[in-house]
Amino acid sequence: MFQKPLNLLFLSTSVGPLGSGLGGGVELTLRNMAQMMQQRGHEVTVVAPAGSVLPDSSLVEVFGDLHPTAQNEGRDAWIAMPPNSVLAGMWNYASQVQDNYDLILNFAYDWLPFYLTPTLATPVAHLVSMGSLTHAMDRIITQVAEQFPHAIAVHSRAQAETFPDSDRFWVVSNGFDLQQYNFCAEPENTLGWVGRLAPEKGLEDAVVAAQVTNIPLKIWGVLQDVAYWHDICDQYPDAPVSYEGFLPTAELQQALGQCRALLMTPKWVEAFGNVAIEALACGVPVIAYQRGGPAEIVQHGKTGWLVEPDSIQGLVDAIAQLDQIDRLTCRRYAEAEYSLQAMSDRVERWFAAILNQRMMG
Ligand code: HBI
Repeated sequence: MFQKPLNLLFLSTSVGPLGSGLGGGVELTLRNMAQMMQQRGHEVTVVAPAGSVLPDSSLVEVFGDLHPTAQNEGRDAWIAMPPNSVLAGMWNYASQVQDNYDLILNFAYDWLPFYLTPTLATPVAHLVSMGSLTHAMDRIITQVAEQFPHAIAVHSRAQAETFPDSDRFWVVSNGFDLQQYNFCAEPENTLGWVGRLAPEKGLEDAVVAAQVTNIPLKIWGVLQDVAYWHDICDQYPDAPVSYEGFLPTAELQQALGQCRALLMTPKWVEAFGNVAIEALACGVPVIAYQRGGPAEIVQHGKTGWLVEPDSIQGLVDAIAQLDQIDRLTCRRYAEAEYSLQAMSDRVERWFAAILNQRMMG
């Protein structure tokens, strides 16, 4: 695929150090991508906010102010940069060392890395972690996609379609180290919900479904919006739900595997839905609103059920049909589509397209 191993520079998200959970799915994706590229013989160096933790990779920590999450900006938001932006620091470093690298891969959903792309000699690729959120980001992403045809990749076709002009985006799906996930054949009588506790994730719907079916619901994830969680608790005081905290992958997969199903109730177009793969890898069927990335992951009636978006009754009906889903089929499907190997093939093809494009000028 390549004449020689690549020297790759990964630039992380600006909203939190790696390992804090604040970076959401990007943290897992970055860690997995670093691992898979190293397994393929490439060199990976990761630049991330100070306080980051990343085993088995060379890490450059940069001090500075974290960025506000893009989810809370309105569509017409102006580009906001904190006074001592950690992202500016990270890209200042990247521009200084760029000659040592064949490719720079950006994981931040922020304006600056896209704006800087034409100013760097080393090719810059962007793995966009969310769907369209603001005009400013749509505009700068479109500009980069026009000037550098292969530069942009997303996780799902649904995510790509939220952007105004996405036919040149690469869809790389995602990949996980499935050896870290243990298949569980005999679950407890519990349902699972995993994600940042925030309004766009629609936790309240899963809570109501647990109340209606009277099946306990276990919740894992970063408690990002405390007021939102307290509102749910006040509104459904008798629902059989428990918040189990934010667990690192090893503990999460152990607990999640015990569930009869994972409920995915996104109110926004979930770019992908890493947790859906983590559940399938443990043999846990996924019941998901037919919206965004999860709708491309769940095979209706085979690895779970796709439900009419925002339909609590739909969730309840799907839960009643869980016994029709074979848990081993869920694990096998994750192995076929979402292993590190499957993802590495997709990512190497993406990188080759960028580097060939660059060589041909
Ligand atoms: N917001 N400004 C900004 N930059 C990011 O990189 C970013 C974000 N919000 C969420 C996020 N990244 C990650 O949690 C994604 O995995 C969703």
